[in-house]
Amino acid sequence: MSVLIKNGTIVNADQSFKADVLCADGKIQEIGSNISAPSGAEVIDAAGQFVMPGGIDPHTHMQLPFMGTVASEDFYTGTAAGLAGGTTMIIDFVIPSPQTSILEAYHQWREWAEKSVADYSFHVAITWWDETVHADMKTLVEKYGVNSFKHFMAYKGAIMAPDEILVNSFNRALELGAMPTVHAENGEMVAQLQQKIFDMGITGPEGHPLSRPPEVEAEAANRAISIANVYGVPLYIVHVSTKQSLEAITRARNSGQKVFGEVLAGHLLVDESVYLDKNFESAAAHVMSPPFRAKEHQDALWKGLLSGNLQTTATDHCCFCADQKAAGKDDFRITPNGTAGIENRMEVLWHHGVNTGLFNMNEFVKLTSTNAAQIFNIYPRKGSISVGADADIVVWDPEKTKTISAKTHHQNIDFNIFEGMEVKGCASHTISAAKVVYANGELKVERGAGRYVDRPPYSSFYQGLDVQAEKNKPKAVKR
Ligand code: URQ
Ligand code: ZN
Ligand code: ZN
Repeated sequence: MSVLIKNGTIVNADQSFKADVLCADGKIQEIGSNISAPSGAEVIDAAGQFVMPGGIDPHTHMQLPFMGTVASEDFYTGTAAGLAGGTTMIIDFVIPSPQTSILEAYHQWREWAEKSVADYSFHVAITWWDETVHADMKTLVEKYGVNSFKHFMAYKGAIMAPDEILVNSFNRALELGAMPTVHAENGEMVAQLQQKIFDMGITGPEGHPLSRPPEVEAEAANRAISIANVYGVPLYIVHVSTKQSLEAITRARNSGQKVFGEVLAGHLLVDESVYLDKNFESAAAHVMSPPFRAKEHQDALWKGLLSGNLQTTATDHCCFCADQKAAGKDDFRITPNGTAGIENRMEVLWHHGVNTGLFNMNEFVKLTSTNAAQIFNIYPRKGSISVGADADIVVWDPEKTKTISAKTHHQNIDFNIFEGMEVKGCASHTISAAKVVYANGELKVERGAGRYVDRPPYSSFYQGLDVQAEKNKPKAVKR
């Protein structure tokens, strides 16, 4: 079975050009003019539309067990919702409980993800440390295609990684050619601020952002950047939400340090006023960490994307329905943290980024697909429309309009942080592994069709970093 996309304009990160695309056997087989359709081929007329690499969402949490419950979106419904919005691959997170085998956790998440309908990979969180973790990280890199390790600097008493773990794990990542990533919030400050605010009698969702002011993120971002700098390790900071963290990343990058930043579609477009909503369900639905911020931070984050100091966009898709969020009715500290976004990331970025002229289509492709593929070492298999690449493609109709709503989205959650937002420019067709899986509003997915994507270690990426690490080594003091 093959798919022929005719009369479209191909948009890659580096260039745009008119050409047909022939897909078969999971791959892009041919790119050229007037390609004739093989017998039985499914033909898509993409006249007036853009043929782009399928989106990569490098930050999701499908069916995550967290804060006493389990995220309502699983790998089947979540990857399907992604396809409906043009996202053809996710990088999710294995999050082992402390003192449990990180290898066993990896295999558990692999089992959960088998029902995916689109391709997936995993960052593995390092939530504790001993020699077995040190050894298992090597197994994960060399045997299971993991090239990134996550560190939650928040969530004290649960999965928080204190400095000792950061230093040990960052160094191990460097040895293995893997990328350390961080959730940058100072967990100790959060814990004490939560207690203080709760004791003041502020128990509703409005207490959540008060316990996580921008400085709590900025301190952790600066600390992670400094640790990475001393050891000459690259660093990827997830869900950068404040101008202060962006400034820290910009300083580091200007000094030649390899630091990458990710921004969530939600943090670009939703502000902290949501927590003042008198309707508990609405305010609680927005409880996620880091919290949505004041508009000045949003402006800075958009500029971060434009300046190239933030490289990827994601969603942190971690769904909890109203009945789950209700756990925090009288105590914001126990409201399950997380919001959705996988279905809307690309359309809200197109509408507010490309339609406004902030960035062009090629930059849109970089920010929604190619940069993530390059940073996590799966380019050009992913993130490009090129012969031999995986045939993960979104056909984008710039004239198609929609009003985003929980009433019509495919996400398995009863709330949408972009509720009522009107966008122009959406996916008309999504192709995954050379099969049409979404066409004009209809999902045509196959449970389990998604594949696990191995991500090789950064041998090339690390060239030169060992020199940097050598340079950074403490110098013997000349007597
Ligand atoms: O912190 C994360 O990234 C996970 C636990 C999802 N929840 C959230 O509030 N961001
Ligand atoms: Zn996080
Ligand atoms: Zn997350």
